[in-house]
Amino acid sequence: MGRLRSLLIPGVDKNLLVRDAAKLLPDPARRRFIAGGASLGALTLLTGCDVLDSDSADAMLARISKFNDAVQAWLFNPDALAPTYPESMITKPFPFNAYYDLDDAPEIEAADWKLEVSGLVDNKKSWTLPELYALPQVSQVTRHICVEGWSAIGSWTGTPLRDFLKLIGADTRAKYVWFQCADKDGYNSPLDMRSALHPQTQMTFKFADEILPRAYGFPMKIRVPTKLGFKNPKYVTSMEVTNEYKGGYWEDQGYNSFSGS
Ligand SMILES: Nc1nc2c(c(=O)[nH]1)N[C@H]1C(S)=C(S)[C@@H](COP(=O)(O)O)O[C@H]1N2
Ligand SMILES: [Mo]
Repeated sequence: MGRLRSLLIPGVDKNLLVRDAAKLLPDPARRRFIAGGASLGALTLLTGCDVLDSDSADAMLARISKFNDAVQAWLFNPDALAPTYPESMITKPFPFNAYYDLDDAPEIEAADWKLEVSGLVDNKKSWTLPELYALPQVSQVTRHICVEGWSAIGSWTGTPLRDFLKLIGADTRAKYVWFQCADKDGYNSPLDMRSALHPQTQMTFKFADEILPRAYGFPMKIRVPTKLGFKNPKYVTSMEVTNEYKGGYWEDQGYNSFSGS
């Protein structure tokens, strides 16, 4: 581990770190990691360790060097559950992130907002916020991992997306659920159906037991703890069930659309 440890000195080339970590990964994990964009965030997702912190970067490398076939079977199983954490581990303050500053985040009036539903669904009715708030909700304390390499643990509450898809009579044989958001210059993201039906994928209405603040996507975000942060759209205004790959804000700029386990 001596050589690897030396790569973790702050200021070291992150691309080099990612490349060396990739070398440590056994196949097929390595191929999957490279195909998935080989980012610091993907490493964090694979190992549960925050690579930007040198202590946990060590732990991450140690964990990778112990990967074996059994671990891999778990890692690349799209139905595997994301780890959950005790409330004491919640990151405070939780970071805000978008492609603009917080001042420019969408300011949505609850009364004016509706969730549009379209595509391969039986019931295309739009949903108001009170209607959505009336659905059964569950909470999760999970780790949000950004492709840029940072991660943070948060608490999100809302309705499992799979319950909502059932309620609206979605054709769950369709390939994607495609989300559009209220951001001024647009933000959208496709989610593969298997991940949309994952038990932890959530239509999120609350953060830390409070109505979702503007920073984190008021009035609704889609929380996908098995995916990197950019696959967690905030300020969602519409969802479309479709077989067509319609691209996404970061996906169109070269980030791998799967980006998760
Ligand atoms: N609508 C919208 N959703 C978005 C983004 C965005 O810019 N606009 N950024 C994504 C990225 S890259 C990250 S890391 C998370 C940040 O979520 P947070 O502000 O709750 O930490 O939101 C994701 N969802
Ligand atoms: Mo991100």
